[in-house]
Amino acid sequence: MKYFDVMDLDNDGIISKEDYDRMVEGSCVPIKDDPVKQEKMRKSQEDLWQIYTGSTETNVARFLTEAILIDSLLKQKSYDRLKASLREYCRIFFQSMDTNNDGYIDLQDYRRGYDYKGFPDTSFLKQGFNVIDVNHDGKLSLDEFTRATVEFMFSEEDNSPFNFYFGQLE
Ligand SMILES: [Ca+2]
Ligand SMILES: [Ca+2]
Ligand SMILES: [Ca+2]
Repeated sequence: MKYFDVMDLDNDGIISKEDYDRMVEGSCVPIKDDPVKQEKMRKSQEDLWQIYTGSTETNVARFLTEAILIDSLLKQKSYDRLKASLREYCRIFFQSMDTNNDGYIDLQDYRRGYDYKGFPDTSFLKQGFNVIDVNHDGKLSLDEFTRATVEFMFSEEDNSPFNFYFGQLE
C-alpha cells in the first residue's frame, strides 16, 4: 500500500510508535513557537495512529504493519472518522508549512515540511507537487492539498494521477 510505504521511512515493513512519534515531533519543529498548533498537530496525528492501528485511547499499539493498517481501515464502518481526521491533519500540516500565512505553500515550503518529518530524500516531491497543484499556479492551496491527500489515501485506481502524490514510487 503506497501510503504505508511512504510512512515507513526505513523500508523495514514496520512503523514503530517511536518512529511515528519522531515524525510527529519533526512536524512540530516549524510551529515550535505556537504551542496551540503543536498540541493540535500531536492530537490529530495521535487520532490517525489510533485509526491506523485499531488501538484505543487506553490501549495504544506500539507498532504498525501494512497488514494491520489494511485490516484497521477495512474495519471502519464508514470512512467519516478517518476522512475528518485526515482533513484536520492536512489543515494543521498545511498551516505549519505556510510560514508567511498567505494561504499557499510553494515547492520550497512543501519540501521543508517533509524535511522536518525526517524524509531522507525529498527530491521526488517536485513531481508530487505538480500533480497536487491542479490549477498549475505553482503553489498549493489548502483545498488542493487536502483533496490530493484524501484521494491518495483512498485511491484504488492504478491510473489516478494522485498515485504520484509522492512522485513515482518504486
Ligand atoms: Ca520502519
Ligand atoms: Ca505561504
Ligand atoms: Ca495551485
